[in-house]
Amino acid sequence: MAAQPSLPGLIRKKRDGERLEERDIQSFVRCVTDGTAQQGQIGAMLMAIRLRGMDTAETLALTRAMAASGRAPPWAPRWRGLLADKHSTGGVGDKVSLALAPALAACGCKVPMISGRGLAHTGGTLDKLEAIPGFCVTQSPQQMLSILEQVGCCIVGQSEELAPADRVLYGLRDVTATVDSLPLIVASILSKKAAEQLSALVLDVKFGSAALCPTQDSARELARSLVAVGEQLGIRTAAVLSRMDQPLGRCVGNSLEVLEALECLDGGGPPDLRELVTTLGGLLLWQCGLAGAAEQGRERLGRALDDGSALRTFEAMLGAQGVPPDTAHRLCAGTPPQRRQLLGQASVCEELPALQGGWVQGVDALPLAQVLHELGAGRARAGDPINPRVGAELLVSPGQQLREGDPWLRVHHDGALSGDGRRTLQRALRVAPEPTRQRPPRVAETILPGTARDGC
Ligand code: IUR
Repeated sequence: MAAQPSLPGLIRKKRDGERLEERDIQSFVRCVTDGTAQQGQIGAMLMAIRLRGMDTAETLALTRAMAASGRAPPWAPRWRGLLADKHSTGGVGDKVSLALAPALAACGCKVPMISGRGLAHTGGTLDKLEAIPGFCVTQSPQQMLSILEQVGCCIVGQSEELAPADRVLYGLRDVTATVDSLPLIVASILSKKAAEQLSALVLDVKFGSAALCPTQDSARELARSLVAVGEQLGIRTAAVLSRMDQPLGRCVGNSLEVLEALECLDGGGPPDLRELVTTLGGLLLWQCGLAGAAEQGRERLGRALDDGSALRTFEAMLGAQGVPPDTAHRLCAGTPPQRRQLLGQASVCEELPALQGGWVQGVDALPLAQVLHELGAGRARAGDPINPRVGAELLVSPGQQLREGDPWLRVHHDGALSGDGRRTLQRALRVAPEPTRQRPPRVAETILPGTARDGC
């Protein structure tokens, strides 16, 4: 057998367009994890991968090596087949996880949901949950085990032990212009899911003006790679392509999104949010064998939202993750005003009037999120504080007729909305002189293993 190339030799190999063998990739990831690789070497390899690409076998080997860089969680063997999670590529107003995790648990899944924080204009599930007084996103593997045993779901941050190679690579991708490499995205997302030892995974790959993927075609390409590699890892994997030009639901901003997730858990809330929660959940129930088909799973998940079992599970999860039981109960059982009072409200709440009448076509998510970000809803750098009370409520829906002067957006903040910010928000409202045809549904396409093409 030929001698294992040195790290510069491996970088050269990829730089020159050769395939990396599994043991090459394992050797690279070992150097990343044990700290023997210099940052410049890791950056060079990332750039070589970004420019030369990786085939499915290389991507799979990278994913496996990254997944194996940490310690496996101590799940009970009897949960095999039932461990489910979802991943979203990030959007505006995306509070799906808050409703989906407890609804799945109420249907019999075990959901060790590992989530992230918001960066740039997209929100993070952990930030939303931290708007609830006492909620703790840091849980050890043993604590997760016990919460899964008692409640069935938890939503936590990535621990030190879970795929630590991804932490290093992800941090360097951010500063080496290699975030947008398809094999690196696939390996990053799936290494954490493989390390979680999931049975089933559903991916919400968003496309549109406020999404990682600008077009449905680019989202499909990413989704197909994720599904193909996920399946080869032994995880039953499916993906949904969902539109992200407009915010999901009516609320954007951490506290407001918790309130909207509670509406969904109460069997109500905006139809597009429920559509996405039940579609993703239906696929997972089917993949876990808890429903005969995705459509039956969707109906089953809808029942868990309607009969109170998902909401009770959410309350139990809050209690298990540090929220005082009385607060958790008042939040879940309270009226909307009681819930708002518990989460705290911003000092200013102002409504913007429509500058012209007409028929609402939509509200652009990206400018809305950017203005809220500047008002304190998001962070410029990892670790910056955020203001959970900053947010906005859409007061109009597509297709609705609006007169000049009618309020269309309620903005919650603790500072001052600048003239620029106000103008940006006003431009986000798209109004047409005539009624427009019905908007397409939020969920555009589902990618199942049979339809996923091999190749990254
Ligand atoms: N989320 C991840 O976990 N990894 C990535 O590379 C991206 C999003 I982009």
